[in-house]
Amino acid sequence: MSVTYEVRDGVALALINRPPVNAIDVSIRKGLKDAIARAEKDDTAKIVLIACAGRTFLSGADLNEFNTGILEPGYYEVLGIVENCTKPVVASLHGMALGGGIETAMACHYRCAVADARVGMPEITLGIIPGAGGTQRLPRLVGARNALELLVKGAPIAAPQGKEMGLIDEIITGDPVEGGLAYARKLLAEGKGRRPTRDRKVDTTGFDEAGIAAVLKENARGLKGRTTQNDIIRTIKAAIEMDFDAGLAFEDQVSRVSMQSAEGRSLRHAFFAERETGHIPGLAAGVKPLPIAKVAVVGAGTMGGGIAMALADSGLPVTLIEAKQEYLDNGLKRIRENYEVSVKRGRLTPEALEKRMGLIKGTLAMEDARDADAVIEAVFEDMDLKKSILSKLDKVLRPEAVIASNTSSLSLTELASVTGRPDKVIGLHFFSPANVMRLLEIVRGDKTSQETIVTGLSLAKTLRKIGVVSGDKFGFIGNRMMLDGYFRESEQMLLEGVAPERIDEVAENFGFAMGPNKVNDMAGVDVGTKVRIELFKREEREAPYHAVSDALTPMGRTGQKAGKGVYRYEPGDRTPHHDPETDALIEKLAMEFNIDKREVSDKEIEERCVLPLINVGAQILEEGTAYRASDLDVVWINGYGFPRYRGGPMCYADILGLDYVLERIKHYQKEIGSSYWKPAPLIEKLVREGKSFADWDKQQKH
Ligand code: 3H9
Repeated sequence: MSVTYEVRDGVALALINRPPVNAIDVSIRKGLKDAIARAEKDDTAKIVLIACAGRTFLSGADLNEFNTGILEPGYYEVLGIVENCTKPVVASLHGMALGGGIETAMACHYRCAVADARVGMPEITLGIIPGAGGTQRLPRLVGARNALELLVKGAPIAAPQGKEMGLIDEIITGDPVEGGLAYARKLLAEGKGRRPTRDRKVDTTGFDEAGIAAVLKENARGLKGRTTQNDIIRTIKAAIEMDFDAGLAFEDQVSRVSMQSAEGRSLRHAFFAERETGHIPGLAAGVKPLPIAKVAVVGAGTMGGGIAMALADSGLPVTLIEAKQEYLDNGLKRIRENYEVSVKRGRLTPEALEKRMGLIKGTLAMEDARDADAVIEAVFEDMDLKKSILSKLDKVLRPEAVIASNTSSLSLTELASVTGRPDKVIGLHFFSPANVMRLLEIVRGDKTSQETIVTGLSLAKTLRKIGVVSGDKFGFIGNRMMLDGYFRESEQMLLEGVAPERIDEVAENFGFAMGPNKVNDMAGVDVGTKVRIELFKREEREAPYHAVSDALTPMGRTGQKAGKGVYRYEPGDRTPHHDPETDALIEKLAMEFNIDKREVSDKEIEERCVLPLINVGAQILEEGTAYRASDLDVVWINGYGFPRYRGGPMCYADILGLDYVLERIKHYQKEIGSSYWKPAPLIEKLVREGKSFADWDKQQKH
């Protein structure tokens, strides 16, 4: 039973318990409805308290219900019953009170919360608007302007801040149930009665055109390409202009549309996809992550330093190993400077800086890694160098310690072969800056054990990153899709005479954080060339394959750092300028490869950026490099700037419809004639069976 009822000293306690996070489903709604009905009839109950067991108050609507349809009794019915209860109703909050959770609390007559509770309405992050009265009750409690800010940001606030706004009435201490009961009794003793939120008037201060524009401007970055904010504004206006019931009906109508929208479906997909990555199909019973309490990092360069920071940020002690004192000093200096920037920006206190620096101990002796539970090697991308380090570590470390390599291109299986513990060797492919980027590709070699994989996933969690497991194949997941798919095709378009800035503009309009040519210049054109040299030792690729970049590199046009790459840059300025020198190079290469200039529309540019990601993604799935299509989405959203509101390339393909995707791939196969446009057999198979990538993922679970 999700909701229990008992009366304690005059207070009817409706206690909700639906682990792990008290997400609201029909059992909770029905339980609340029944509890209020009992309290209405129960003469021993003078006031009602709604509270939750476990680690949190109601964390929101159970998102699974959005796909299956919301069962009766629905939110409006149940929260109407709560609000219309003839006895006062109090909510006691702890943990997270989000979305439908805080909407339930707002339908109560009073709200108390423990001080470290967090409250918020994250619906916008899921591409929907509140659909349980939130757009109508929140403005009545906190004013239209505050409501707009909370709903557009979507980020939770601390309970004391909620109290200042009028969302929370009382901060309680100790246990949320006991504290809530005490607060309810206090209200009774003070003779406080019902106080329905629906009866209040909305304070409209600051909610004029200028105020709305200011909120949108402040959040412009997160709102790029989004539409949900317009629905939020419409429904808050309804709260001001309509009576409560008409406002609710309007919210219901807008909310239902938002749930079915591509934006909503994509963002919910991203939410579940990020939680799914931690599940390993066929995991043997009893396999548990090894405890990782002490880590060593080999290499204090940009990557090693960033990894050391990520570890220290999570409170883990780090031994940072370098070959020379000078490199070590420079590495530690750079780490301190990075932290100092955070202090200057007010994101870190000077004390926290010292604490984190104190966790990082530099050394020149590999032996100092001896009691580490895991070592992460982050030296140059060179097979021999990495092998020699792994083999030294193997001798120094305890037999149960995990050895990780931060390689982005080398064969993990080959690296592991120089150790006496290939089952304990794993790839941890961090993305730069390693202390900031959320993605961590976890690479399993042929012999990596399940225990080591779950240890990698658990370490990712400790670092507050999203670990995605990849097989040990050319480019793993992310770089493979980028190199074989998106960036390669973008270079093909350069050879066909499309200007780099046009490709970037179309990609950015699609929603990519940055166009491919700008990314290339920012990351370093030479970096890609070096990676490809290593990758070609694993597998060859048909030319032209990144021909432009690989010609720019030996010309010293290595990107922003050189003041010229695909684009040209003025000193001290990162604005890209078109460069006729690049045009000349491209023309020369086009002649060499016998590629004619073509008229290419914006639609074609967009399709030629995105469809290859889907096609290569499908090949990766067929080869078994990834566990599921949604993992590819997580990689692209969190590591490569794919717009979250489009759900990742594979979710986007499902939304377009795989039959349409296949038709367009075949169109370009005919039009361009390159072997890279051969449709992946998996797409053809799914189209034949009338299935989607999501269906394919479901099959993998069984
Ligand atoms: C809403 O309320 C709309 C309303 O207006 C009503 C409209 C009609 N549903 O994150 P964790 C699962 S919109 C279903 O690892 P944490 C999750 O998949 C909703 N399942 O824990 C995972 O499953 P598994 C507004 C959910 O402690 C497990 O619970 N609310 C939901 O790191 C543990 O989750 C939100 O957007 C859900 N709503 O973080 C809150 N939430 O173990 C979304 C979680 O099988 N949730 N699960 O992998 C969160 O932000 C975090 O889960 C939370 C806990 C902060 C609560």
